[in-house]
Amino acid sequence: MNDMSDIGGKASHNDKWVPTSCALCYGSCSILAHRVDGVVVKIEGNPESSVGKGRLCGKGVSGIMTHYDPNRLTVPLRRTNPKKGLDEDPGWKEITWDEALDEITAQLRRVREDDPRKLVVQRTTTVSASRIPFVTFIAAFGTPNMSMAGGGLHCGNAAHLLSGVMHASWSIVPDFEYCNYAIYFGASKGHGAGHASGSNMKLAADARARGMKMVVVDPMCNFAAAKATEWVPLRVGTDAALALAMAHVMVHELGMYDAPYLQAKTNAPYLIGPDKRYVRDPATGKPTVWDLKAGAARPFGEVEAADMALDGEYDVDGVRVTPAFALLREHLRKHTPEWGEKISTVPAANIRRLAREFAQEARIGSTIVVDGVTLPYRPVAAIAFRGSQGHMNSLYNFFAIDLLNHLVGAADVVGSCLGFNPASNGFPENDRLAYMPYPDDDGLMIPGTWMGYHMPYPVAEPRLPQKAGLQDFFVMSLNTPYLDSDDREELWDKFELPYRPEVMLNFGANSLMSVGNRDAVAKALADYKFMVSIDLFETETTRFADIVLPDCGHLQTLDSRSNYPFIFSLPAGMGSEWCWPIRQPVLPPVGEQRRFQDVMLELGDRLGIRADMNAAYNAAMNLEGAYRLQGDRKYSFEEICDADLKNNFGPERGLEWFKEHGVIKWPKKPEEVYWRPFADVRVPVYWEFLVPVFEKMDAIAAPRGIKIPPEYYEPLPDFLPCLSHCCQKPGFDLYAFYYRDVLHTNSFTMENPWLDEAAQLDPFSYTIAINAETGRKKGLKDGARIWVENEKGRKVAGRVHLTEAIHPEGLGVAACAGHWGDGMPIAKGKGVFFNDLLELDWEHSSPINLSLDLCARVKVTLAEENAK
Ligand SMILES: Nc1nc2c(c(=O)[nH]1)N[C@H]1C(S)=C(S)[C@@H](COP(=O)(O)OP(=O)(O)OC[C@H]3O[C@@H](n4cnc5c(=O)[nH]c(N)nc54)[C@H](O)[C@@H]3O)O[C@H]1N2
Ligand SMILES: Nc1nc2c(c(=O)[nH]1)N[C@H]1C(S)=C(S)[C@@H](COP(=O)(O)OP(=O)(O)OC[C@H]3O[C@@H](n4cnc5c(=O)[nH]c(N)nc54)[C@H](O)[C@@H]3O)O[C@H]1N2
Ligand code: SF4
Ligand SMILES: [Mo]
Repeated sequence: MNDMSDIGGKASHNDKWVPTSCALCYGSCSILAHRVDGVVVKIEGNPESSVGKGRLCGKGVSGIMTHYDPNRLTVPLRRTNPKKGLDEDPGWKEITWDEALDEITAQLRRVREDDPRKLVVQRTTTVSASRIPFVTFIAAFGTPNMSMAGGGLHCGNAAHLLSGVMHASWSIVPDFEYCNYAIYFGASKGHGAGHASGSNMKLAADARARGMKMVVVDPMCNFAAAKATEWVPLRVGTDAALALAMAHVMVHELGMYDAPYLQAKTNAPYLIGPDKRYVRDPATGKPTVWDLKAGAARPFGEVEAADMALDGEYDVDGVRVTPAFALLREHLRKHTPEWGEKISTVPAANIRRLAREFAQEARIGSTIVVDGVTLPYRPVAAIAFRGSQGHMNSLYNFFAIDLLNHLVGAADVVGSCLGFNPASNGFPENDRLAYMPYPDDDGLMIPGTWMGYHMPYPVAEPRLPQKAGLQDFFVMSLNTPYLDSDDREELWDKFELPYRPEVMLNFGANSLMSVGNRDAVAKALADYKFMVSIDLFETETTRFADIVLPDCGHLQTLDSRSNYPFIFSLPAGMGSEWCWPIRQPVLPPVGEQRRFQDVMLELGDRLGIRADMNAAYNAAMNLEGAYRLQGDRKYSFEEICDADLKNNFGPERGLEWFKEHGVIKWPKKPEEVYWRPFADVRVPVYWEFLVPVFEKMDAIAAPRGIKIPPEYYEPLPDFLPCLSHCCQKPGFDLYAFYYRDVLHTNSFTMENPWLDEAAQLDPFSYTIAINAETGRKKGLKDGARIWVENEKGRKVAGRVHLTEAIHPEGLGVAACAGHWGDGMPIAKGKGVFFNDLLELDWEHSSPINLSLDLCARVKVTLAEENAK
C-alpha cells in the first residue's frame, strides 16, 4: 500500500540525510534523518529550514528511540474480553487488516445509517498533521464530533480565542528580534515548551544575549523563569488579578497608555449605552463614537481617529453614553495593586514597578525604520499560554494580560507582542497562500486564516447543541470536557442532545491520562459500544479499544504541510522567511504498520464516501483548477500531497521536488510581520459581543434549568476565583498545578529510553515539587513519599522534592507521567499522574469557554503514615 521503494533497507551502503519533520511534539521542527543502510543512526536539525533553524530539543534528537522501540504496535489487534475497565485485560488477538477493516466498516456503516453524529473522532494534538485527514473524514461521514482529548481543554481554549480575536492568530510571541521587555504569564515559549518551542529557542536565546529583559510570572521557577531577568512567583490561577492591577497602575497612577492607538486600532472610543451595547447610528447601524470636533455622536468610519473621545460622558438622544475606554478606566479603578497583592501574593510595590517598567519600555509614540519602512516601535510584550489560561477564569486571565499590550499599542508592531503569521502576501510566484485580517461591519477584525471549528470572531450563534461536547452552545469554546465528564449524561439530558455517542475512532490521543481523573474518563471510554484506536503503542486509552490499528510513526509517514498555516515558523526576525517543509518517510513500516492517512482513505472507500472526502480535501487544502480532486476517484495520499504542493508552488514543485529539497522558503516583508498598521481593523478592548451572546445562551439554558453564570460574560475582564481559591477545608493549604518538563511531551515520551533515563537523573521530572520552607514546616524530608489529596478525596502519591524555586503555596508536578499500563513498559510507574487530582464536571469548567480548571487545593501527608 505505501510506496516505500526508495527507502527500503535492501541497498547496501546507502547513506543519506533525509529532510523531514519531527513529531515528538506538535512543534514540527524540521529535521535531517541520517539513514545508513536502512537504519536511522542520527537525527539533527535542518539548518535550511526556518522551522527550528537547525535546532532540535532533546526529544527531537531522541525520536530514533521512539521509532525503534520494540514495544511499538506492529499488527492489528482485536479485543476478546467484552468487559472494559481499568482492571480489565483486553485479551488481544492478532487479526489481519482485512478482518479489522471489515469489522470497522460494518460498525461505521451501521452507525452512519442510524445517526452519523454518534461517531466521535478523537485525535492527539501531538501529531498536528492528523488534522486534515480526519477533518475530511468527519465532514464526509457527517459527524460534528471531533475531540482533541486533553488538547485545547488544557491549553488552547482561551489562548487561541484571545490570540484570534486580538491578533488574528493561533498564538502570540514576543518579537524576539526587537523586544526589550517581555513579561510571560505561565508560558515557556522559547524555553522548553509552548508553541514553536523549537523555532523559538534560538530567537529567545539571542534576545536574552542582546539584553531583552524577561520577567516570568509563574508559581514555579522552571524553564522560562530560570533564564529570566526576574521571576515573579504568584498564587496559582490569579494572573488576571496581577495583570488588572498593572493596568490600574498604567491608567490611574501613571496615565501611560497609547491614546492614538486606542483611538485608531481598537473599539476603545465606541460609545456604549446603559445596556452595555454599542450606541449605533440609526441610519447606518454602525457603532458610533463621540466626535470631539463636531460635539456629536457619529459612525466610527466618519470620524478622524484623533477626534474620537476616549473619556467623558455624553448625551445622545437623552441617553447617557460613555466611550468604552471610559468604562474600562472606571472598571480598573478597583483593581489597585493592594487588591492585586491580596489575590496574587505579588507585593503591591512590585506590581507598581512592573507596570512602570512595562509602560516606560513601551516607548509610546515612537517609530523605527525597518527595511526602509517607518513603523510604530513598541518593544514590550505580555505573553501568556497554558499556565495562566488553564483555569475557570481562563478567558479573563488571558484577556487581562493581552490588554497590557493593547494599552500601550504593543500589538503586531516592531518589538511588540506578535501573532503567529496572521498576514501573508502569498507565495511570490503565484500569490497563493495570501491572507490578511479584515474588518466586519463594526470595524472589528476577522482573521484571514484559522484552524478551529469556527472563526474566533465574529462569534457563532449559540444554539441547542448538536455536538456532544456542547461547543455549538458554548460558542466561545474549542475543546470540551463533556465527552468525558462525570455529569455528561445529565448535561446531555438537560440540553436535549438528540443522540448519544456510540462509536469512538481514536487517533493517538491518550485521553485516559491527558484529560482529567481516570475514573471519569474510563467510564466514558467504556460506554462507547465500539472503539477503534490507531496508535503507536498500546496506551492506557488504547486498552479500551475493540480494535487496535498499528500506525506508522514520524519517520515513516508523509505530510505535505507540516507547517501550515505557518504556526511553527515564527514571525519574529526580519531576516526570517516564510517556510513550507514537508514530512516524508525515511523508513518503511514495520510488520503490518500502515499510515493512518491511507487507512482513512480506505475506510472512506469502503463506506462509499470518497466523493465527499475528495470534496472536503479540496476545501481543506483549497485545491484549485487541475489540482482539484475529482468525483469519487481513488487518489492515494501521495497523489493528494502532490496535488497540494503543486497547487501552491507550481507544477514543477510536486512531492518529488519536496522529497529532495525538504522545504521551500521565501523572504518576509516588513508589512507581513508588522501588519497591524496596514490592516484597516480594530480589536475589542471591550467585548461588547458577549452581551448578546449571553442573552441568547441564557434564553436557551434558563428554561432548561441550566444557570450560566453571567459574571463570566461581562465585556471587561475581572478576577473570578477558581474553586480551589474558595476552599476552606482545614489542612488543604497548597495549590497543586502541573507544568511541562523540557524532557517530555505530554504522556507520550516517558516510553522513550533516552528521555526516560535523562528524566530519572533530573530532580524534578518524576517528583512532586514543594517549597523547601513549607516542606520543613510540614516535617517533610526531601525524597519522602507523600500523598497529595484533593478536596474530593482523590489522591496521588509520589516522592517530594523540596526546592526554593516554587511559590510557598504551590505544589508542582511535571508532565503527564505516572503510566500504569503494560503497553509502555519503560514509561510504567515513572513519575506522578497529576490529572487524578482534576475533577471533570460542570463545576470545574469555565462557563464561557469550557477550559478545565487545572488547579486543585490539596492536602499533603506522608505516605507511610497514611498507609497505617
Ligand atoms: N498532567 C498533564 N496533563 C496534560 C498535559 C500535561 O502537560 N500534564 N498536557 C495537556 C495538553 S496541553 C495536551 S495538548 C494534552 C495532550 O494529550 P494527548 O493528545 O492525549 O497527547 P499525549 O498524552 O502525548 O498522547 C499522545 C499519544 O499519541 C500517540 N502518538 C504519538 N505519535 C503518533 C503517531 O504518529 N501516530 C499515532 N497513531 N499515534 C501517535 C502516542 O501513543 C502517545 O502516547 O494533554 C493535556 N494533559
Ligand atoms: N517539552 C515540551 N514541549 C511541549 C509540550 C510538552 O509536553 N513538552 N507540549 C506542547 C503542548 S500540547 C502545549 S499546549 C505547549 C504548552 O506550553 P506551555 O504553555 O509552556 O505549558 P506549561 O509548561 O504547561 O505551562 C507554562 C507554565 O505555566 C506555569 N503555571 C501553572 N499554573 C500557572 C498559573 O496559574 N499562572 C501562571 N502564571 N503560571 C502557571 C507552569 O509552572 C509552567 O511553567 O507546549 C508544547 N510543547
Ligand atoms: S520542539 Fe517538538 S518538534 Fe521540535 S525537536 Fe523538540 S520535540 Fe521535535
Ligand atoms: Mo497542548
